[in-house]
Amino acid sequence: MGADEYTFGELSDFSGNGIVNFEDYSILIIYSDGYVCVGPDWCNGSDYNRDGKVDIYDLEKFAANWLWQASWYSP
Ligand SMILES: [Ca+2]
Repeated sequence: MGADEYTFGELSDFSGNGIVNFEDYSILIIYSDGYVCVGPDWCNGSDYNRDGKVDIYDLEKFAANWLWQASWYSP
């Protein structure tokens, strides 16, 4: 696992609860519905490639981090 993957894992935890799950997915879906993303927030980070919209390319990065857990996370 490279440093980039670690970073994406942490960035994919939009809700900040320590795990990448449906809670974060629901946030990404809200922004994918025609939302215009601008910096520095970039739609709560769900616009990974910062092209101003949340689409399939951002979903691909999100999916790669599905169920990522922070070191401090406990179910
Ligand atoms: Ca994007």
